Amino acid sequence: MKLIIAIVQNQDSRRLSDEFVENGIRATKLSSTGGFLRAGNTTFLIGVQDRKVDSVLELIKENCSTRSQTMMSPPSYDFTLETDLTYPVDVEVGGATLFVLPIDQFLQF
Ligand code: 2BA
Repeated sequence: MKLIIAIVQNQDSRRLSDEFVENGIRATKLSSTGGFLRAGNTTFLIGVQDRKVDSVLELIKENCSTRSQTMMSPPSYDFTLETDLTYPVDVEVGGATLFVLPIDQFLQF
């Protein structure tokens, strides 16, 4: 058995949960925050049999899009510069960031 940890954009999370339910894949959805953008994203914990890992990864790939997000650059603290204004920077986010971990034991009481 494997644990898939999938970090996806909030915009994709509803559709992905629906796909998991339709395909009989059990998952837990957590609200999370990206360390860089400090914006909300969604983390799924998905416990699956080894033989199903590839199909789950494919489902995630099909339902998560790469998007460009604009963030403000940090202000410059170089006082020799004329300006300390921030400026918008485009950052490409996602589709999905995935970790696949081996599971020692899966128990439900
Ligand atoms: P964030 O940390 O908010 O990062 C959002 C996007 O900003 C990243 O997209 C990447 O394009 C960019 N980025 C992140 N750190 C950067 C840095 N130090 N310098 C320049 N650009 C940077 P993704 O790579 O698609 O990541 C999307 C989200 O997935 C991340 O949100 C974070 O929540 C998670 N993530 C990505 N890599 C991870 C890792 N190695 N471990 C844990 N979580 C990760």
